[in-house]
Amino acid sequence: MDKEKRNETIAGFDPDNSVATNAGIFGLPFALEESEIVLYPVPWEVTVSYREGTANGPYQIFTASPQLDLYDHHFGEIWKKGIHFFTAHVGDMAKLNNNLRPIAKKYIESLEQGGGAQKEVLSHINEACFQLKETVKSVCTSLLNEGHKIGLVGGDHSTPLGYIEALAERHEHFGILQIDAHADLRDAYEGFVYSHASIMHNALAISENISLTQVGIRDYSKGERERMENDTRITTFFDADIKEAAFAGKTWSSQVEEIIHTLPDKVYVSFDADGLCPDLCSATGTPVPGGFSFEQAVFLLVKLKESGKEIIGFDLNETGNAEWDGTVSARLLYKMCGMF
Ligand SMILES: [Mn+2]
Repeated sequence: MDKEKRNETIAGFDPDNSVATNAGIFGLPFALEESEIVLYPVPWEVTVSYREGTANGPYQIFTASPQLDLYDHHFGEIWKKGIHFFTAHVGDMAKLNNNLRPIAKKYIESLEQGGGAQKEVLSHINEACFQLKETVKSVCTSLLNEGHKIGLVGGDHSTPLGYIEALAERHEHFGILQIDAHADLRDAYEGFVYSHASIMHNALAISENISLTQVGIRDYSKGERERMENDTRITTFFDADIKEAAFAGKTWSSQVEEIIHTLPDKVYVSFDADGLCPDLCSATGTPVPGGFSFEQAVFLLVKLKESGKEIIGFDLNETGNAEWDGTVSARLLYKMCGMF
């Protein structure tokens, strides 16, 4: 990384003044090689089950991002780390997504109408999703090798798997903090091995040394519930339990302490926008009533940072294709950059 060049860029940039026309994310002028933090968009939603649009999440976030004030209430001058939106592969991924999505959609519709699984279509989609995972893994591996820290920006929740694999090659033990309405513990969904609904099942399969702390979960299957109860690597803080404890007088602060206590020294944060209450993510793929206020979620992230645990990476996924969803996620994303 070119720190000297970054310092020059910082010296020539006024964070309180208007944005240059060719500016990057958050209106920042940093090139890849100057940036400690790389935000890596993966516009992918081939196997989504309910509503489309999250492939445009990165676009909505990027478009909304310059309206932020760069001085952060909790983390100060985050921007000085250098933040770059890395779009080198975005065109190819978006193209492949747009080609495959109608095929997957037709397949899902035929399943829903009681048709049998068309094995050829299914294996074609699974192969493409595998290839996407491999691309994400190799891109993330090179970025990590160059000394960058990565925030992956989905796309649906399947997108970070290759990134988590790349991290698992560098860190023997780590915990995933998953903020999400859904458990995402299915062993394939609708036949799709790399479904958004299987991301945590797939992440835990990478290594026995990865643990999972789930927060805000409020929509899950019987099989997922059994997995949560039987797998000692998983700790789940259900949305209903969190809220009921709060109604009975337990503070969010003490609950956050318990959540952080379940995490090992190294933490990866996987933030599904639908973990927030739906008025903050109404265009997301699978919205569910309940969830966190923005301040509750930020409080958790800030306390995690203050705990001294090492944040090894993060993703923010399932942002819907709408201006407001982009605005909320852009602010969350900047805050998450502050965790590094
Ligand atoms: Mn999810």
